[in-house]
Amino acid sequence: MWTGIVFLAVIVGSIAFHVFTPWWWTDIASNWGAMDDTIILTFWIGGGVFILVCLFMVYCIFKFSYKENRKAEYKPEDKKLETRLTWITALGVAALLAPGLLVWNEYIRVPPNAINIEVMAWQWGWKYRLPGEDNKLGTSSVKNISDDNPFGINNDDPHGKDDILIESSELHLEKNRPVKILLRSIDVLHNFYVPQFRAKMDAVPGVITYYWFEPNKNGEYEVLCAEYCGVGHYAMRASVVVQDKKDYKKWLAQHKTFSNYLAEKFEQNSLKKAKIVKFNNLLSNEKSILKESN
Ligand SMILES: [Cu+2]
Repeated sequence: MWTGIVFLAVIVGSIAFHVFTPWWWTDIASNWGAMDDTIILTFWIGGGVFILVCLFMVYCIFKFSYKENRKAEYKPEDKKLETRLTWITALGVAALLAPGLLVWNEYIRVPPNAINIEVMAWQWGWKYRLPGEDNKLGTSSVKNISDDNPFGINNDDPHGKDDILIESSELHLEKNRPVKILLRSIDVLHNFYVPQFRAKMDAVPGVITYYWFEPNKNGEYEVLCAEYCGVGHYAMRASVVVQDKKDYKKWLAQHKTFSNYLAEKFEQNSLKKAKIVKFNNLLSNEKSILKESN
């Protein structure tokens, strides 16, 4: 009898914990309410089955507890029962999976007015690239990555010249404007995740993966890497600021385009070269003075 009571306590305790839990998801700040709906559906189906199975066990414990002179029935096979259970399980699994597939279909169908944003993951941090006035990101390749070209943008691609480079962990987004996140990784698997947006995906080296969302609440949110990527994994924290169009444009204007970046690097390099030439001249001058004095 005590076993039955313990089982009952487990059911009541589990439901109470679910209802009064101190841990619940953060407020949503994007269009993906459907993600929350599918999780709630999973709670209902999974929770419902859990309660039914536990109640059935409690029933069996009380109903079929040991009594002298009572014999158990031997029933190795029951076709009817098996068929029923198979169908019920199949329907349950389909109900769990089908809504997720519908949401996934939306998740990868990007609206035409979305801004492309490249998120480049590395051990251990993030960099971002946004399209310039042509609204197109230039093609890129890891082979092109160097000190002068941190994103590996293709130098021959005219679309890449006006791309805006953000070498900071802070990304800004415009409120109510959909964004297509294009994920790249230059080393291992990472995962760009902002809990409030309910959207995430792996960044896989050698492949560009993507998803979209529409931020709909102003504020600052934390970016996390949701794929264990080495000893510095914990340090892949960054922030996303969602703001109105005016402020967003202001922020955007503060950043360099790839052309600006190249020009700046060229200037720095020629300065460096000039310095080396000057230094070499000084050296040879001194050497000749030394020779003369000898
Ligand atoms: Cu990572």
